[in-house]
Amino acid sequence: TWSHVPAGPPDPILGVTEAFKADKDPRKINLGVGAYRNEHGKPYVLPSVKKAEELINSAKPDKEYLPITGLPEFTKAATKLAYSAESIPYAENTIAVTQSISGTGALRIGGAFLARFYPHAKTIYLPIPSWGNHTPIFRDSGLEVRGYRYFDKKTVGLDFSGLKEDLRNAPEQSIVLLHACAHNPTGVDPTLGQWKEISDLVKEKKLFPFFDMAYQGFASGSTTRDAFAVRHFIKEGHQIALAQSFAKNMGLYGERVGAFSLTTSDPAEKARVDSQLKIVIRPMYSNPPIHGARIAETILNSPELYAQWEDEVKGMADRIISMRDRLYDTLVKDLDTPGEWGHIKSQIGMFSFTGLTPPQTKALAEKAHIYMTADGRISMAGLNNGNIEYFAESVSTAVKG
Ligand code: PLP
Ligand code: TYF
Repeated sequence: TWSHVPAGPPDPILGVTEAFKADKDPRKINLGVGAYRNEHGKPYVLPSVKKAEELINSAKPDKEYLPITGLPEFTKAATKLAYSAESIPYAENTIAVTQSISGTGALRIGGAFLARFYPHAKTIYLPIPSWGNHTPIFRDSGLEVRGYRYFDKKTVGLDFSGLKEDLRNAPEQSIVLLHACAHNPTGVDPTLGQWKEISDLVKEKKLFPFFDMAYQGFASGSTTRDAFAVRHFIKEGHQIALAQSFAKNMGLYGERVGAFSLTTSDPAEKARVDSQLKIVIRPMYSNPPIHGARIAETILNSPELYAQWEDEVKGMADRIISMRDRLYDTLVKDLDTPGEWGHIKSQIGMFSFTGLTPPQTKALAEKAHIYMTADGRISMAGLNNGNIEYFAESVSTAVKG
């Protein structure tokens, strides 16, 4: 029956972890997948998450099904975190929202809802490059995927004029996907001034902005600062779609905690959109898992745990920033590595686009047991004081050829 099914390619990011696991060298380093590691290279369960789990366990909750759109205390708190309590849509109760299977599920629900109900276009523009899963998510949702220029290889920075030109040339009312902060894979974000220009352009061209916020708090260490783009668009009167993930900022990866929201014109419209979100979700998975949403809700709705969590997010962001400084200093000052490495320090969030070429990344895997994606992206969180010297020396050797 299945003899005609061809073997598919592995996930380009998760496939790196497979190669890493198969390598027996004790010096091996996995800089592929974007998952935080502590200073000992180990996965990190946030102390605020452990405390929330203790509180939940001591209340001995049942395991009943959640509503289709998830735990209301969680979705309300998630929108407050993204939009702020002071924002007009939050204050006026016009945000339609559902819990989702982390950020991926939020993007998929959003794609499916837009494919069914967005009246103007079926085309979504993604930055070039973007997270590798964006294209299949939106294509499988029934949208047509196109790209807009984002990364400039020459400057290893934002191609802002290319971005503006491509958005200006997109048909009016197209959907445009924007990484809210900590762009994956490049680590390059627009400045606040550039965000304002993007907002103006999106307004002028009547584009529909779909924000993917997978790293709120992780970029700068401040959840408020990282929400600038989303909140600015809202202040400017845009209606937006928003995918949120709590995988990175709460370290809840495998718990699959996320939210999808849409701002609407009034509470009655919100209620109609909510009812259709349920109809999109029900045949996909009926209702979402409960445990992770309880953890996130407990943290977000307790002033004490919330303050502790914000400190812990900042701790993760700061450790990554310190690794950027140390990597730059080692590559440039200690090892005199040829090339311009300032982008290691200026890039933001979990990732750095190193500029290493595919032959160099291949050599690093084969000769130095260092694994990263073929595009030269490294997860900064995989570096620590124990492995950064070895990493920098290996990179320097690879670059010097
Ligand atoms: N969007 C971006 C840009 C990402 O980097 C990721 C990966 O973490 C996601 C969405 C979704 O991840 P998850 O489904 O684990 O929340
Ligand atoms: O880009 C990354 O590394 C993260 C994690 O199928 C990830 O976004 C990667 C691939 C994938 C799911 C999550």
